[in-house]
Amino acid sequence: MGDESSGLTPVDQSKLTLSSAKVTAAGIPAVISSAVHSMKKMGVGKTVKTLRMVNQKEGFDCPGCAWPDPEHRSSFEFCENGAKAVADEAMKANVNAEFFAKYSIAELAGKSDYWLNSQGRIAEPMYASKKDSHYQSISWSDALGKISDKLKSLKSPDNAAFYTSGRTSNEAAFLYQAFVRMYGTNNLPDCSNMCHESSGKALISTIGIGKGTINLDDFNYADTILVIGQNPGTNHPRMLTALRDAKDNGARIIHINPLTETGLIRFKHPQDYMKLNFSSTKLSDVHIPIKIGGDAALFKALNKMIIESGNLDEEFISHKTKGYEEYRASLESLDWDRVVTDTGISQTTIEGVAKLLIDSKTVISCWAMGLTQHKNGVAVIQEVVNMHLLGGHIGKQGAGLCPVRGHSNVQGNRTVGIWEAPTDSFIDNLETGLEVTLPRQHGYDVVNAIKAIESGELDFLFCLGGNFISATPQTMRTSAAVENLEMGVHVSTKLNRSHLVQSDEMIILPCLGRTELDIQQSGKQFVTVENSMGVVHTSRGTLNPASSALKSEPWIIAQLASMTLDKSTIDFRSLVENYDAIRTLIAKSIAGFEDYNTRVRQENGFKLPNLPKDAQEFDTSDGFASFSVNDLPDVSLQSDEFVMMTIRSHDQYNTTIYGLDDRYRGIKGNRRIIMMNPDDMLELEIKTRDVVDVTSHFNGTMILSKQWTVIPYKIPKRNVAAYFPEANELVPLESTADTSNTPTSKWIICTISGQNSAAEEE
Ligand SMILES: Nc1nc2c(c(=O)[nH]1)N[C@H]1C(S)=C(S)[C@@H](COP(=O)(O)OP(=O)(O)OC[C@H]3O[C@@H](n4cnc5c(=O)[nH]c(N)nc54)[C@H](O)[C@@H]3O)O[C@H]1N2
Ligand SMILES: Nc1nc2c(c(=O)[nH]1)N[C@H]1C(S)=C(S)[C@@H](COP(=O)(O)OP(=O)(O)OC[C@H]3O[C@@H](n4cnc5c(=O)[nH]c(N)nc54)[C@H](O)[C@@H]3O)O[C@H]1N2
Ligand SMILES: [Mo]
Repeated sequence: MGDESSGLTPVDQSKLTLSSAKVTAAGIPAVISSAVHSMKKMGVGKTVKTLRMVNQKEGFDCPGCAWPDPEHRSSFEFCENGAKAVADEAMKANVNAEFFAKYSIAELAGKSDYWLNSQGRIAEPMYASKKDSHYQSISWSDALGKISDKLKSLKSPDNAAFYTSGRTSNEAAFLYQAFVRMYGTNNLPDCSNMCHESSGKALISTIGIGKGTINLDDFNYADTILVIGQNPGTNHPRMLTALRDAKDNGARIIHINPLTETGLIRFKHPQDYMKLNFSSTKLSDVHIPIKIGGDAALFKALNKMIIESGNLDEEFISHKTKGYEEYRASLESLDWDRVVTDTGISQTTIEGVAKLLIDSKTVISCWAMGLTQHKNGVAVIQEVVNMHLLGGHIGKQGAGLCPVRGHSNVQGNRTVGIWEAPTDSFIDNLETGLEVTLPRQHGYDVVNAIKAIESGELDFLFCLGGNFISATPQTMRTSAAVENLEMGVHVSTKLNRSHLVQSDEMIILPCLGRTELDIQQSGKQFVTVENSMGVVHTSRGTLNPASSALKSEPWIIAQLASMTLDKSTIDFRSLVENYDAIRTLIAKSIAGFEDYNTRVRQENGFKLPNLPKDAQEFDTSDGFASFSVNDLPDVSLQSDEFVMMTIRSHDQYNTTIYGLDDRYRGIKGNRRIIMMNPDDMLELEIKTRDVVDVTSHFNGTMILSKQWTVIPYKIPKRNVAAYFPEANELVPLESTADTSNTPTSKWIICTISGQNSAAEEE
C-alpha cells in the first residue's frame, strides 16, 4: 500500500494531511497553483500561449464550466480550475500503441483514476476484443467499418444507445443526434440525466422553459442572491467575480449548504494583485448550514413567511401565474417543529432569512447539484420557483432563476437535440430541417440504459466523450452489465475506467479537444457552444493537435453516419468540409437559430430566445407560470443511519482527477475519505484516520464498500461527505429522483461499521 497509481489501495494514509479549511478563495495561492499545474503539464511557453487564448474572441471556450464570460471578452478572466482543465487537455499524446503494449487492460484496470488521467492524451484509434489482453492500434477506416457493420447487424436500432458528455460542441451534438435518430432510435442518454435533469423538469413544468432566466448583468442589480447546494469557489470559480461585483453594488448573499465552502466566505480576485489591491471581499452575508435534504422544508417555511408578510407581487401573481391559492392553503398546516428538525436550522435564523427576502425587490437564486441529486430534486426546485413567483422575481432586471450548469456545453447539447425524451414539436422541426421521418418513441436515459444493458436489451453503447462507468451509480454492478455488451465505443481525449471494462469488442476513437486546431477541407474551423445563460458563441481551437491521428468529433460522426445510413437525405461527409454547412442545417431544424452563421460571428455571439426573461411570458399549456404543491420529503433516519453526499474536490473535473489535494477544505493526499461531524465520531468512538466500512441501504438492498478513512469535518450531525467518483459504488442504481430519474448522489443512506485504527491496519 502506498502506491498512488493503484486504484485499490484506500488505506494509504502516509500522504494524507489535514489542516483547517481555507478562509479566502482564489488570490495568490490560486494563481500559483494553476501556474505550477499548467507548467508541469505543458511547459512555460505553451502555458502562457494557451492560457491567453481562454475565452477570447479569437480563442477557445474554457472547457472548465458553463459560467458565462463577461461581455468584454478582451479582459482575461483568470480561473484556477479553468487553467487546470486547459492544461490537462494540452498534455502530450503518450497513450499510444507502445503504451498499450506495455500495460495489459487488466493492469490498467488496477490503476487509480488519477494515474490513468496523468498518462497523457490518447494518440491513435485502439481496438480490443474480449479475449485480448492488450489494446492494439487499428486504422480509422477499419475502426469505423467495424462500428458501422455492428450497427447494421443489430436486430433493431433500439438495441443501441448513444451517450453524450457535455463538452461536445453544438455542431458535433447536432450531427450526432441527427445520425442517431435517422438510424432509428431516441436512445440518447447523456450526462445531464445525472446532473441538471431535475432543474429542466422543474422549470419546464412551472415556467415553460428548461433553462435559467437571467443574464450575467442581472447580478449587478440584485438585492439578494441565494447560492443553494453549489460550491462555486471550486466548480464555477468565475462566478465569484460576478458575486464580488454584485456585492460592490449592494447585494446580500445567502449561502445554503451543509458545508461552509471556502469560495463563499472571502474572495480575492487574482487580477486585483496586478492593481496592487490586496484586500479581499467578504462574500456571503449569511451561511445556512442546512442538513442534507432539508431545503424543501426551508423553502416552504420561507414562502409561508413571505406570504404572511403580505409583501407579494400581487399583480404578477394574478396576471402571470396560476395555483397560488392552492399553494397558500397547502402551507397553512406547515409544522415548525418538522421544519427545524428537517433543516437543522432554528426558527429565528429562518425568520431572519425570510426578512431579507421580504425586503428585497430583486432576488436571484443559483443552484447546482445540492438540489438536483435528491429524490425530491424536481420538487425542491419547484419550491424555489414558488418563492420567485410570490415576489415576481422572474423576467425583471436583477431577478431570476439561475441553475448553474456543469459541463461547458451541456446546455447547448440539449438545445440541439441530445435528449432521450424529445417533444413532438422538436421532432416536427427536425423532420422539416432534415427532410426525413424520425422516431418519436422516447428512448433510455442513463439509469434506464444501464438497466437495459443489464437485462440484455441493449447490445451496443457508443459514448461521445465522458466516462460512463465512473460517472454512473453502483460502479461494480454497472461494470458487470457493460461486460455483456457486444460492442462499446468511446470517443475520448483521455484514458479512463470506461475503456477498461471489456465488452465483446471495445473501440477507442481519439478526438481533438476544444483547445486544438480543427482543419477540414475548407480550412480552419470553429465550433459553437451555449453557456449557462443561453448565449451562443464561437470557440476556436488554437493549439497544434496532440497527435496527427486525432480527428474532430463532427468528422467522426459524419464518417460513421455516411457508412451506416443506407439511404440518407443528408450528405454527412460534405457537411464537415465546412462547419458553416452544419450550422445552416441547425438553423433550418432548431427554433431560435435563424441566421446562425451570421449572428454567431458577432462579437459576443447571440442570446437564444427566453420568453420568461424577455417578456414575462410562459410557454406552458395555458400560458401561466404555475405554483407547485409538493409534500415534504421523508428525511428521517434510523438511529444508526447516516446520509452521505458525494461531492467534488478542488482538484478534479468530474471523474478526471487532476491531483489528490482538496486545498480549500484542507484535505490533502488521499481521496478515499469520509468527512464526519466530530460529535458523531465521539458517539461512535471513531478516531481521526480510523478506517471504516460503509454500507448503503436502499429498499432492502445493501451495498458494502470497504476501507474508508474517517476525518473530522464541520458538517451537520448524521451527515457525511465522500468524493465522487470513489463513492459511486455506494449509489444504488434504483435510488433516483422522482420524474427526472437522476441518481440521488447527494442522498445515500448508509451505516458505518468495522472501525479499525489506522495503525492496526498497517
Ligand atoms: N473544477 C471543476 N469544475 C466543475 C466540475 C468539476 O468536477 N471540477 N464539474 C462540473 C459539473 S458537470 C457540474 S454539474 C458542476 C457541479 O457543481 P456543484 O454542484 O457545485 O458540485 P458538487 O461538488 O456536486 O457540490 C454540490 C454542493 O452541494 C452541497 N450539498 C450537498 N447536498 C446538499 C443539500 O441537500 N442541500 C444543500 N443546500 N446543499 C447540498 C455540497 O456541500 C456541495 O457544496 O460543476 C462543474 N464545474
Ligand atoms: N456520485 C456522483 N456521481 C456523479 C455526480 C456526483 O456529483 N456524484 N455528478 C454527475 C454529473 S453532474 C455529471 S455531469 C456526470 C459526468 O459524467 P461524464 O461527463 O460522463 O464524465 P467526465 O468525467 O466529465 O468525463 C471525462 C472524460 O471525458 C473525455 N473528454 C474530455 N474532453 C473531451 C472532449 O472534448 N471530447 C470527447 N469526446 N471526450 C472528452 C475524457 O476522455 C475524460 O476521461 O457525472 C455524474 N455522476
Ligand atoms: Mo454535471
